[in-house]
Amino acid sequence: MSSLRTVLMLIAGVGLLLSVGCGGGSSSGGSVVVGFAQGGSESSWREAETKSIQDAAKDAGYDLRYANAEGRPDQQVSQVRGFIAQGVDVIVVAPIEKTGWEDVLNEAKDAGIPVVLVDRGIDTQDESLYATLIASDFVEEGRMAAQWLVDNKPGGARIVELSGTPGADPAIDRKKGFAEIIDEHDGFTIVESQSALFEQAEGKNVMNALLLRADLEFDVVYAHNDDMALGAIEAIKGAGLDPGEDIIVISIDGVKAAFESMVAGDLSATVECNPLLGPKVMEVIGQLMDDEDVPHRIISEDKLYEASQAAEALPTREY
Ligand code: GYE
Repeated sequence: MSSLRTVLMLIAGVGLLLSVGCGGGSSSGGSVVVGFAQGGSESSWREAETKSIQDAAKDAGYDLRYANAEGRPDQQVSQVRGFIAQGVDVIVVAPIEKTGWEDVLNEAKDAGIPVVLVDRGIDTQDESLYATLIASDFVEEGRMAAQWLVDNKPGGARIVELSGTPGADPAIDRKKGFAEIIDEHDGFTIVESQSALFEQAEGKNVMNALLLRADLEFDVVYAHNDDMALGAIEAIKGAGLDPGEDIIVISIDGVKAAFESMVAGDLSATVECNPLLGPKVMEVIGQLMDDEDVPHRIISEDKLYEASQAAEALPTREY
């Protein structure tokens, strides 16, 4: 064997070792390139999720390319298409809506790029279009919120529901789980349901309008996330009413501001939905890059907190 050939083989061998040692070995041989298609910045939950994924990618030594569709589903599909065109190693998507994904995910599949869904699921007949979905069980979250209500207001309630973004997985399933439990109990009715887009300002606007309606009487607000609940609380106070007394407010997410609101006696309960998905996402990407099997569904554990537990829990809340 000529010495030149030996040297070339050595160089190739070292290159291979380096790429394997570099967190899973991307197809390009350099660091793993991850395209992250975030859906928006509507809530403090989503801000925490974005930061968690960015920080965890940095810790893993991955090259993260970030796009944010700011609530526009068409834009999000184009951004995923952009990542396919760039030939990234893996695409992470937090889908705004459940529908509209088949075409672009088939394009990713044809290009051999695995897709990891985070925090929201999609509607598809073809489960092979994505490697895994890392998210909470939103039906269960809705059930937990309703169960707290029937346990704590046994006499029944007239409920206003502030729902999330229409067509979004958590908006659909949090409604479903909540309705399932209250339907089993007499005296609990949803007297009005309106979307406030998971946004605090919109939660306040919608609640202001509902409080002015002479035909509507209610004593509970169930919001699909904390931000809308906090907006509703502002409106309730603005109308001279006492949240927690005149109107009970419950929600989902468990962000720090919700704990502060519980300590202040305004919000009555929240179901924690953990947005700190970054480390799990990076672990899964490592496994995919190493051609290991990953479970098709990874469920985050959720837990309900009520106002009486808030003061003790607040100092250790991470988001
Ligand atoms: O609960 C809400 C949001 O998809 C689980 O989206 C997420 C939800 C979260 O903006 O605050």
